[in-house]
Amino acid sequence: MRLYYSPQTRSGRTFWLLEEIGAPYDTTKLEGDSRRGDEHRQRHPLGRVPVIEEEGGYVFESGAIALHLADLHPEAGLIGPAGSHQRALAYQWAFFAVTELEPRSGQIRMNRESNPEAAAAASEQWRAAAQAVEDALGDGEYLIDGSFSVADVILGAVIAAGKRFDLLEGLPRVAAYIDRLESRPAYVQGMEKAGQ
Ligand SMILES: N[C@@H](CCC(=O)N[C@@H](CS)C(=O)NCC(=O)O)C(=O)O
Repeated sequence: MRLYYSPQTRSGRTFWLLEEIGAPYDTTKLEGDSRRGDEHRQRHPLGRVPVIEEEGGYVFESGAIALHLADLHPEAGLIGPAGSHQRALAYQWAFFAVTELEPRSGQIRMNRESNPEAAAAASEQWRAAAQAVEDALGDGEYLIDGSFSVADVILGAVIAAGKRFDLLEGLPRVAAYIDRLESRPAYVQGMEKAGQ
């Protein structure tokens, strides 16, 4: 298993998960224009990171990579069996993270200087989605049955933007959830290895 990554990118979430799993992996750091070269475009058609390389070939999209890594390491106990309700919830929160939360964060980042109204509208939408997470957490520590899972890596990495953008007022469970995730040793180690 090899991870192609660049510092300060979504690669951090893949490092985090790999550290949670604890199996060995190799890395290749891509800096500057090397992502846009022909060599990397064979790994990812748009020249993005993260990408993993395994025996069968390359896989891109950080959410897909995370679900696949959880499948490859059932001993880590990060995903329910195929067809189980726990697995359906992992898919649910993974897609929720990348469709309901992450695009809003991108809009906030893009517009907050140049178009405050658009940023405010995106912030409202982000907070409505985060409220769903607040409600789902209830008194539990993690999203699915209160136990740490791959869904927490995917959604946790995305919802943490709420802290940077100061959107967590009135969302105490989400705020505590982000702190809980960010104090996990694998998170700390993963981010260090990712260079972020
Ligand atoms: N949806 C993709 C997004 C990947 C992505 O946009 N990666 C950025 C870094 S966070 C990238 O490689 N950008 C380089 C570029 O566009 O040149 C995922 O989650 O993996």
